[in-house]
Amino acid sequence: MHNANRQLRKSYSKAKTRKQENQNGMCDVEWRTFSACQYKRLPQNIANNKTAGKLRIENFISCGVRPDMNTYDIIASIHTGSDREHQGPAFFSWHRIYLLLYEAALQAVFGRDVTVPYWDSSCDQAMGNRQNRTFIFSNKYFGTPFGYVTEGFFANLPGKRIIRCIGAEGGLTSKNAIAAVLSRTSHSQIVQDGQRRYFFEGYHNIVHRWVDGTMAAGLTAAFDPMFWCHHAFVDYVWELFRIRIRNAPADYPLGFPLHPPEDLMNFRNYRYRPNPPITNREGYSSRYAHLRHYEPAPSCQNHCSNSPDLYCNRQKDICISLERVPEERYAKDRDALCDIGTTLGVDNIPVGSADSTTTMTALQRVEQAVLQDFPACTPLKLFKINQIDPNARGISIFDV
Ligand SMILES: [Cu+2]
Repeated sequence: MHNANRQLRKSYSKAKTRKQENQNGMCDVEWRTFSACQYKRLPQNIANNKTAGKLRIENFISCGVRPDMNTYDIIASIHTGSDREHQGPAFFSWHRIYLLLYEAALQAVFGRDVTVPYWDSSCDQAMGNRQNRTFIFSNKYFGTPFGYVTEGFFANLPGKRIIRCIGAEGGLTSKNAIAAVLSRTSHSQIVQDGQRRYFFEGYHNIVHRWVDGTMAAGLTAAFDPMFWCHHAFVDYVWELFRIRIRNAPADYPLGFPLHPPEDLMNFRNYRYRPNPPITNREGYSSRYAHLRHYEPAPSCQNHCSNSPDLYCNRQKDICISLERVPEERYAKDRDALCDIGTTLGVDNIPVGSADSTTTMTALQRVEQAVLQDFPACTPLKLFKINQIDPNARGISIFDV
């Protein structure tokens, strides 16, 4: 813990030296390397927090957003799974801005030194056939791995119920996959569906499917708060890549009809836009990258960042997650719990590999349920300007 604190101080001072340039005060770390003091700063029930209700601003209420929707739900429902923010180069920049939007909301309520820790799933991937037992799905971190999330940090969140069913499909991100992506020299090489080995968005997709349940579909994924930890890691790895190739945003890949470089990013069915507007290509620039700072992922070289829940496997030269202790009852009963078949409080979302017609119908129902919360209306401000220091986060003021 002493070392972790020292590391934290280090990251603070690093952030401080860059503060003038970046207006930022906090470093993002792998969750398992949190110090006790960082734990206090992580708002554990963001979706439940009464203060967060302050962000459910009058604009929204006058616009017919259901009163039981809290700020978290509203932000989560922005992630529609549209192909204008997925399946192409804007995936990286759109999700970076989206992550910053969420972070801005957290910081407006909890203060500027709150940040989203990232989840490096390669530490769990390295567990091989024991991945389902990873300690990251224990009370200390993500909580319940199978069924409704009733334990852990995000237990029993109000509103849309979240569900998981880890390990049946998809896969976690291996160190080799990350190394393969980072071995490329241009963004165009890591955004091609056809080049599986280097297709970073694809590696990201299968993590969503590995968690399953709420996380499995774009429409619902962001309702599970672990979404942000997964995407913070995507953002971290992308940043390693972006820095390495040096010539972003000029390197923004062309030839994706739905992801033209000069298109303005849109949020929530294209009604909300950051103000000032950001193009897909501009999202690749350092201006936005500098709004987040990452501590290096745990490695044997940094003693797994002194995490008590990781150990270094010297043979493989990789940090590996410990297993959940046997007493944690949700480690068992997988089959019973995974057969619930509902998620989000909306009827009958099949979990796992239901046939695709059923899945589509169910997803359309979710879409309808989400959309009815957002009737067409006059332009909105997503946040009150004076609730967020405009200098702290460049994109924290969302506007149409
Ligand atoms: Cu994702």
